[in-house]
Amino acid sequence: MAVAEVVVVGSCMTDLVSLTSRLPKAGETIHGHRFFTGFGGKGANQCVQAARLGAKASMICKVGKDSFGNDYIGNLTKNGIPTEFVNQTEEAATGAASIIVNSEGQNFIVIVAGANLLLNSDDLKRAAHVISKAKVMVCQLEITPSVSLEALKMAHTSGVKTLFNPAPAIADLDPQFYTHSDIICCNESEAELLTGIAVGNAEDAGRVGLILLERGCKTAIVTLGPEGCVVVSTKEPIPKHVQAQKVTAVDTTGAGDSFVGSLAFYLAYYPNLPLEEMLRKSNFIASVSVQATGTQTSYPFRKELPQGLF
Ligand SMILES: Nc1ncnc2c1ncn2[C@@H]1O[C@H](COP(=O)(O)OP(=O)(O)O)[C@@H](O)[C@H]1O
Ligand SMILES: *[C@@H]1O[C@H](CO)[C@@H](O)[C@H](O)[C@H]1NC(C)=O
Ligand SMILES: *[C@@H]1O[C@H](CO)[C@@H](O)[C@H](O)[C@H]1NC(C)=O
Ligand SMILES: *[C@H]1O[C@@H](CO)[C@H](O)[C@@H](O)[C@@H]1NC(C)=O
Repeated sequence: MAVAEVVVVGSCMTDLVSLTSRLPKAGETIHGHRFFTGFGGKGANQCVQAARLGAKASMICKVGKDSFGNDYIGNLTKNGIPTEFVNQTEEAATGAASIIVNSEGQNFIVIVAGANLLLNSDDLKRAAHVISKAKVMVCQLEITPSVSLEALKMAHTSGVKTLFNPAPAIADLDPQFYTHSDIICCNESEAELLTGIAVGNAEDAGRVGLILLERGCKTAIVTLGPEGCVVVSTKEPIPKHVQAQKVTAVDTTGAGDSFVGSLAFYLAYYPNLPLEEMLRKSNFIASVSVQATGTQTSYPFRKELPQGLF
C-alpha cells in the first residue's frame, strides 16, 4: 500500500459541455457548434493539481460502474493518482455536470452528483490507514456533508493537517466543521453564505476571516479572484492581503480548486515555509490556470512552472 502525503476525500464529476450561439428556451431544441467532455469535480480537481506539482496524492471517492467512471479512473491513473480507494458503485451513475455555454459566456449548468453522494463511512474506514498517515487531508462539500465531516475528524484526531474548502457553500454548516479544520479556504460568495458579510474587497474578507476564526478554525483564507487572497490565523490575528499576479484571464473555471490543490501541496511538502509564502505561490499557480481554457486541462505541471516555486 502506497503512502500518500495529500489525501483528498471528495467528488469526481464528468463535465459534458455544449457550446451554442444562444441558450435554449424551455422545451426548445437548438443546435450547438461544439461538444466536449472534461474531468471535473472539486475533489478530483484539487487532487490533480496537487499531483501535478509532484505530490504523492490519493483520492477517496465514488464513481459509477459506467463508462464515465471507468474513464475517470483511467485519467486519475494518468495523473499519477492511485485509485485503490476509488469505489465504483452500481447504485448510481458517475457524477455529471451538463453545461451549456453561449457565445457571451453565459451558461446553464445542471449537476447530478450521483455516485458522489454514496461515498460513505465504510469507504472512509477502508482508507483509515492512509488517512491517518497523511500530512494533509483536503475536503469540500460536493459529497454528503456528514461524510466530509467524518473524514476531517478522522484526520484531525490523527494529527493530520486538515484543509477544508466549504464549496459549494451551505448556510447551516455543522459547527464541527470549524473545530476540525486547521485551515478553511473559501471564495467571496461562499464567505458571504457562511457569515452573511458581502465581500467586495480585502477589508471585508478580513472581517469574514476573523469570524471564521471565532468559530474554531486556526487559519481562514478568502480568495478574491484577480485580487489574490486574504489570510488570518489565530497566530497572526491581523488579516493580510496576498496579491496575485496581473494576468489576462481566458477561463477562470476551477481557479479556486487549483489554488486549494496547490496549497495542499505546499502544506505537505514545505511545512516550514511561512504561510504567506505558500499563498503567494498558490496564487501564482492558480493565476497560471486562468490563462488556459478548461478546468483540469488548464492546471500546470511542475515542469512547466518557474523552478523557484519549488
Ligand atoms: N483573473 C485572475 N487573475 C489572476 N489570478 C486569478 C484570477 N482569477 C483567479 N485567480 C487566482 O485563483 C484564485 C481563486 O480564484 P477565485 O475566483 O477566488 O476562486 P473560485 O474559482 O472558487 O471562484 C485566486 O485567489 C487567485 O490566486
Ligand atoms: C467498494 O464498496 C464495496 C461495498 O459497497 C466494497 O465491497 C468494495 O470492497 C469497495 N471497493 C473499493 C475499491 O473500495
Ligand atoms: C465561488 O465558488 C462557487 C462554487 O462553489 C461558484 O459557484 C461561485 O461563482 C464562486 N464565486 C466567486 C465570486 O467566484
Ligand atoms: C487525463 O490525464 C492527463 C494527465 O496525464 C492528460 O494530460 C489528459 O490528456 C488526460 N485526458 C484525457 C481525455 O485523456
